[in-house]
Amino acid sequence: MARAKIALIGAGMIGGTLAHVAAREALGDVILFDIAEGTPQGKALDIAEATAVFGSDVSLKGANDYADIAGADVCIVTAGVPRKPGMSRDDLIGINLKVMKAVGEGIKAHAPDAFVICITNPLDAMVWALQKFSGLPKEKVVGMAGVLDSARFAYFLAEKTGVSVQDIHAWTLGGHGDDMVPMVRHSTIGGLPLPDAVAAGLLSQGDLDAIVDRTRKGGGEIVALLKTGSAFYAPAESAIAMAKSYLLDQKRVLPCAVWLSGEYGLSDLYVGVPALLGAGGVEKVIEFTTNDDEKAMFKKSVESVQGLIQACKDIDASL
Ligand code: TXD
Repeated sequence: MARAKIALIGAGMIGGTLAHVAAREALGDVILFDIAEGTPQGKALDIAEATAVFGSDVSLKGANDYADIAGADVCIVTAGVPRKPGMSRDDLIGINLKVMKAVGEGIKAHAPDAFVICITNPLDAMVWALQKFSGLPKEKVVGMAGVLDSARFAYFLAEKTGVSVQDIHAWTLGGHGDDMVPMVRHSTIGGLPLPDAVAAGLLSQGDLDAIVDRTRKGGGEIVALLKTGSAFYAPAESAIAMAKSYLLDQKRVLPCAVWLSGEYGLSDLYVGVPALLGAGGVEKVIEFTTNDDEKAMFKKSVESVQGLIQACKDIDASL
């Protein structure tokens, strides 16, 4: 059987890491695409040379032409520019919206059957725009943020309690912003929902509140440490988990930005909720029960996403 073809649109920090992880896991042949000439070719060659060390038969190729992504099974999009000092969020939206237009048209022309994972920020608006510009079925276009935010939440809980990350299941829903919604009642340590874990003395309420706050600001914490650029290892791993669930039909339930049509009382937008990913793409949206506090936090987060989408519509009247 032919190997899967994975197209990585954007060969920057996350794109390069995605290529490395995909090759190490022998997930498929990799095309690393970027508008910058030389970067995707250089990274692809570097990782291809590494395959002789870790022993993987996948091929890696750098590209500047969308024709090279032809027939891709999965496209993971990181193309765009990050926010620089002095730039407003609207400036970033305007630039990355144009990038999503080019990428969406490229995918539509050359890889219309792909499962598409968007990573570019502002995530919830960019995945919405990418689906519009590509015209691909909504269940085949998703955004990556929740797996990353939930991984941060789980890691902080593991670090504080000394329990293995493998026995912690943490969930964050909503948009990928500081008003994301860490789902305290639905997250568990060794099977205990977090309020029960507090009652059992695994951590204090104060520790839990601090971890929720740190999770919300997790992206900024890394940016402040790195000084140039943002997180890339954990974001790449997160997108690979999603790609794997699709390619191997694992049917994992992962928090992803997905198109909602009535679930959670919302329609016509992308926002982070638990979704079952399998060979059909998004096969099911899982609806958590929410109490009044969670509903209020979710509503606030959704309003931020709606604001970003409106900004996209204002910038590009064709949307
Ligand atoms: O959880 C999440 N969704 C995120 C999102 C977590 C971390 C970072 N997140 C966002 O991912 C971040 O704000 C950026 O918007 C993307 C990609 O982050 P990365 O760190 O990989 O950015 P780089 O290193 O700047 O890489 C972007 C590449 C760079 O090589 C550019 O030359 C290329 O994108 N680029 C393009 N490629 C193709 N086509 C076009 N038009 C284009 N424009 C720029």
